Amino acid sequence: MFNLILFGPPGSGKGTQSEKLVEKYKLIHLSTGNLLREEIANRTPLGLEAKSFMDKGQLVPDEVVIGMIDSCLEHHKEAAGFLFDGFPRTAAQADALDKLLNLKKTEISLLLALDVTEQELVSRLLNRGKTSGRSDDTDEAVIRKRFSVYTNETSPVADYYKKARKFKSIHGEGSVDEINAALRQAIDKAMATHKN
Ligand code: B4P
Repeated sequence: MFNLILFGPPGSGKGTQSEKLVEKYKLIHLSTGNLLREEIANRTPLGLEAKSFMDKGQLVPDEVVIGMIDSCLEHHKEAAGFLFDGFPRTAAQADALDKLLNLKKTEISLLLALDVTEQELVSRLLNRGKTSGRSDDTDEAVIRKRFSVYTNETSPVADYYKKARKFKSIHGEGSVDEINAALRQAIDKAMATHKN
């Protein structure tokens, strides 16, 4: 199995690039953001709970997202690999992911981190908010809150994978196709030396 994490701050292009990468590499796309938005759209109890955190720019509690990922992994037992988009976002989530993959006798192969300046991120998110209807994209104060949560809670996750020599930073500004080409180059290189 080849298991990839696409990492980066809110609006860095994780969702945009993931869609192209899963098609090219036939990986199963697991976006915790998309899964949570589906729960909200279906007005499930989990969705209602998640919405109260997401609207404020906060992270949804670890046990909720870890449970969602666990059931998705169970659902796709025959997968050639997974692309984790927006997960893990805390050290506890990274630890839980390792344990879940271990049970399946596999592990994370590579983490690609999209590097984008805060100024560009704010402009992308406010722009998306005009058409997406996403309540977390329309208020600049909520967007700034998401960045501070990213700095405090999510960026330490990168160190976890740096120590394991699985981390690679990718310049995330430029056209979607240019960034996609840089991501593909890094994935192809990692796949060429991949063992399990
Ligand atoms: P997510 O759904 O993960 O989304 P995101 O971080 O806001 O954006 P992403 O990086 O995917 O950006 P995109 O490609 O869309 O999270 C939303 C919320 O869900 C979180 O704040 C949190 O509350 C909750 N959540 C999710 N996962 C969680 C977890 N594991 N634990 C706890 N809570 C969790 O790109 C953004 C915009 O930029 C788009 O409009 C796109 O068109 C544009 N764009 C993309 N690439 C571009 C480029 N190269 N140039 C110009 N524009 C570009």
